[in-house]
Parts: sequence; C-alpha cells; structure tokens
Amino acid sequence: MLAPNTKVDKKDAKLVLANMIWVAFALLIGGTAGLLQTLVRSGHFELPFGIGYYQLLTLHGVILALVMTFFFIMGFQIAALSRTSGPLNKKERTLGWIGFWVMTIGTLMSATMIALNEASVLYTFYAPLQAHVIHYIGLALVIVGTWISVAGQMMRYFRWRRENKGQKTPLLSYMTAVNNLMWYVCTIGVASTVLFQFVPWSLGLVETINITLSRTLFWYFGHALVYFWLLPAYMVWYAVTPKILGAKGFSDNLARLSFVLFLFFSIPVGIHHQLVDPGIDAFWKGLQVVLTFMVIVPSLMTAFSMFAVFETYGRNKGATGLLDWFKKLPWTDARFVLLFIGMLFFIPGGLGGIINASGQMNQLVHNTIWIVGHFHITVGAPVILTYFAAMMFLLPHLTGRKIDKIANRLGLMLAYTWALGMGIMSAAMHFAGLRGAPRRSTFSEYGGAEVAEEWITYQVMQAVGGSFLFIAIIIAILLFLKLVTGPKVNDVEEFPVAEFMDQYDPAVKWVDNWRLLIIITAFLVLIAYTVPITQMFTENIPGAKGFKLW
Ligand code: HAS
Ligand code: CU
Repeated sequence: MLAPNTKVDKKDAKLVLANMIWVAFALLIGGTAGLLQTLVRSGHFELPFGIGYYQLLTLHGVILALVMTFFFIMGFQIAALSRTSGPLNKKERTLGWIGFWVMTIGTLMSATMIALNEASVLYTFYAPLQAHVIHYIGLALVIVGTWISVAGQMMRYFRWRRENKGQKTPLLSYMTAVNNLMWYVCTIGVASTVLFQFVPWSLGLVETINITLSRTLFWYFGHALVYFWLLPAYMVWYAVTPKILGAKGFSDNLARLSFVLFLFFSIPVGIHHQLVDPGIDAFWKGLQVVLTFMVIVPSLMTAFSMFAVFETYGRNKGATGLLDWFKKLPWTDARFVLLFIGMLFFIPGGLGGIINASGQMNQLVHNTIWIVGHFHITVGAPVILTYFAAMMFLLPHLTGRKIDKIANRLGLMLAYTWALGMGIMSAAMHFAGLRGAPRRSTFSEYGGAEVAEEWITYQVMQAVGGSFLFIAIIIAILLFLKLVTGPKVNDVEEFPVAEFMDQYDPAVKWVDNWRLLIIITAFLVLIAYTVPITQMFTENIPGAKGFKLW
C-alpha cells in the first residue's frame, strides 16, 4: 500500500529548501569555474588576478562534485522520507539542521583555503600534494555533517518500520535508507585517511605519508561516492518517472533488489581507480575488476525497467511496431525531457565505465582527459539532469506553487542546452583522451610538442561545449528563481510517486533485513580489501614528504 502521505511536511520543507539553496549557489560558482577552465585549456585565455588553474580546478571539483551533490542528496532524501513515510519528528529534523550547519561550516573552511591558494590539490587531494590542514578539516566536517543528517533520516526510516510492523516499507524511503547505509560504510575510508594521515601530516606532526594507503582509502570511498550521487537519480527514475508519465513502474521488488546489489558491490571495487598504481598485487586488482563487473548488473536492471515502463506506456497510447512508443513519450513535459536526456547520456556513460574497468583498456585511458569525459557524461549529465528534473517539482511543491508554462519552457531549454554543451564537451574530451591528451593539466600546446597539435581542435571544442553549459547554468538559475517566486496556489505541484505493476505482491523480506545486509556488505569489503591494505602496512612502503607545487 502507498503511504497515505501526499505532501512533504511544512517544517521539513524548510530544511529541504535550505539544502537546495546551497545547490543553486554551488552550481553557479562551480559552473563559472568550469567555463573558465575550458577557456584556459583552449589556449586563448589567461586567468586574471593571479588565479591559478589548479586552484580553480580544485574549486570546480570540490564545489560541484562534493558540495552541490551532498546538499542535494540530503535535501532530496529528507523530502522523499517526509513524502512517503510522513513528517520527521523534532529530533530527526534537528539532526537534519545540525548536519546542514556542520556541512556549511566545513564548506566555508575548505572554500576559504582554496580561495587563499592554500589548497590547490584537486578534489581527490592525492598525496604528496599537501594542502593547509584547515582544508582537510573542512572536508571532514562536510562528511561529518552528512553523517548527522543521515542519522536523522535513518531514525525516520526505522520509526516507520516500528510503527508499521510487517508492512512493506515505502519504496523511496527504503532506497534512501540503503543509500545511507552505503554512505556510512564507504565514508569510513575517507574519514580514516583524513584523520589519521592527512591531518597529522599537514600539521607537521609526522613528516611523511604512505601514499599507496591514502589513495586506497580514498578510492574505497571514492567509487561508492559515485553511486551515492547516482542512487538519488535512480530513485527518481524508478519511483517518480512512471508517475510523471501517468503509468505504473515496472517492479517494486526489482527496484529494491537493484539497490541492494548497489550496496553490496559499490564499495569493494575502489581499486579499479588504481589499476596502474604500484604496490597492489595484480590478483587483487583482478578481483576488484570482477566485482566492478558485478556492479554493472543493477544498472542494466535499471535500464531494463525504464525501457519496460516507456514501452508499456507507449503501447497503451496506441503505439505499434518496434520503436513507435518512443514518439508517444511526453516530449513537452520538461521534467520528463530532463531526466530522459540524462538516461540517454548514461548509455555511452556506462559503456565508458565498462571500458575503464577493463584492465587492459584502462592502461590506454587512465589519466587522460577521456576520464574527465567519462565523469561528465555520468555525474555531469544523467545525475545532474535528473537532479534538475527533481528540483522542477520539488521547489514549487515545497513553496506552495506550481510549474507554470514559463518554468516548463525554461526547463526544456535547460535540457537541450545542457545536452548540447555536455555532448560537445565530453565527446571532445573522449577523443582527445584516446589520442593521449592528459587530464589535470593546464597546458594546451605543451611547448609546441608535435603530439599536442592534434589535441588543440578538441580543446577548442571543449571551450565551445563549456560555453553552452554556462548558458545552461544561467537558465537553470533563472528556472529555480521562477519556481520559487510568483503566486502561491491551492493546487500545489505534486511530488509524484508511482505505483508499481507488482505493488500488491508480498514484500521480499530479506531485502529489509538490515543485519543480513550489513553482514554481506562487510564480508565483501573484507574479502576485497584485507590483504591489499595489510600489505600496505607490512611491506615497508617509503613515506613521502609534502609538496606544494602551485
Ligand atoms: Fe566511473 C572513473 C568505471 C559509472 C563517475 N567514474 C570515474 C570518475 C568519476 C566517475 C567521477 O573502472 C573519475 C574519478 C577521478 O577523478 O579519477 N564507472 C565505471 C563503471 C561504471 C561507472 C564500471 N562513474 C559511473 C557513474 C559515475 C561515475 C555512475 C558518476 C555518477 N569509472 C570507472 C573506472 C574509473 C572511473 C574504472 C577509473 C578510470 C581511471 O583509470 O582513472 C558503471 O557503473 C556503469 C554502469 C552503467 C551502465 C549504463 C546503464 C544505462 C542506463 C540508461 C538507460 C537508458 C534508457 C533510455 C532507459 C551499464 C541505466 C533509453 C531510451 C532510448 C529510446 C534509447
Ligand atoms: Cu569507480
């Protein structure tokens, strides 16, 4: 049964909106940095006021990949819980607010250090690059803030279960809880490396740092991070999209199973980011590659479910033939177009991921700008376009308004401009990467080196794409403003939540058995990481002093 709630509670709405304000702000700052970067790389522009390229790139990565996404995820998940499980109680909501403020303080600390040029270490903060200690503490606080907010969310979830014993938990609430459990387990990695390695080292309490260990702990977190971004988008795909169409979702049980598979396989795969790193045995790299191929399965299940929804919908509207249903989709509804274009991007995005994960091919693309292309058509398109689609209904829903014609038109413009910009930019990045162009580099001509000549056209294309993206960001900001201003209405925009074809089938019990989920997750993590990490302690790896190369 669907929970009787149909609206996000008013007090919860304030908390959600506070998080969403950060999303808009971060998008503007991070997007501007992105535009400037592509202009620098084109070779036709130099940064003013002594701003460094790597300083800007750090800001871009931190503010978009970490700050913007985290605030969105916290806000969206709270809204999803409040909508499907019912209002948070005072304690749960207070945790949400404390988390919000801790994240805010952490963000300001890190951003200040980046602005002072004390932390140009990029968003992955690889050692031996050494930032100011306040930068690391700031990042740690951002994570701690999410822990606190997530604690409130988990309390809401388990309170629903206590109050509704034996019933199937609302799907969006369940998905939120799974994403949060994954988050708790994976952030242990980044928290440990920051606390026990980076902080003492940047304070000068210890002279050197074990780089292999720090990178491994980072990527133990870093791959699950990409699913922490993706799963809220999948929540919208599974549980919201069918309702936007006025159709039913394919299978509630399949959706839950795919989330459980993400929980199991998102964490023990981080070493696929270190396939060319020394200090990790080939066997463990191979094992984690196999596990990476397992984590592709729930995405394929998602693709299948979405095709099933779209095709069924189209056929119900009278479509015949193999692909006719495509034409019947609601091409004038901006919410749909935004997330559908996101899905289209995820087809090459996912394929690129499979290429990256394949040991031998990774040698070709690792550390080239191909990888930057890859993550712009994963987090930078499917994920963010779905976040935009969610903002379209959330913002008016929370503030008592409705999407009007102008907002819908802005949404459509946003979808197409973003697609154009991201399409051009990331295609150019993929092609340049295949020709060897490196990532994390300010240069465009490399002192006139012959090999760099064939990259230049692509770099100019990146700037063209980046400029369209910047226009899209301006449209996005206008859209957000449009959605939260103007007359309030009685017939408030809905937060669409779908029913499923198997809605009334009995619940599959084990997917909600949290002890079992934790045991299997921990077991896989231990198998994949115990030996490689132990070797990093026992094999006497020489430590590195800190470097400040900027
Ligand atoms: Fe990745 C590097 C492997 C998915 C993000 N990835 C990155 C980095 C980021 C990132 C940020 O194995 C760079 C980190 C850095 O700074 O160094 N990635 C994968 C694999 C997947 C994958 C196997 N990545 C993502 C997602 C991300 C993301 C999702 C963000 C949200 N990635 C790698 C590897 C590296 C890497 C290596 C390291 C490379 C290196 O050497 O440094 C898979 O999860 C992908 C599975 C997805 C699919 C697609 C399913 C398609 C769907 C859409 C269906 C469409 C419909 C509409 C229904 C198989 C669900 C169609 C309708 C029609 C009518 C056509
Ligand atoms: Cu990964």
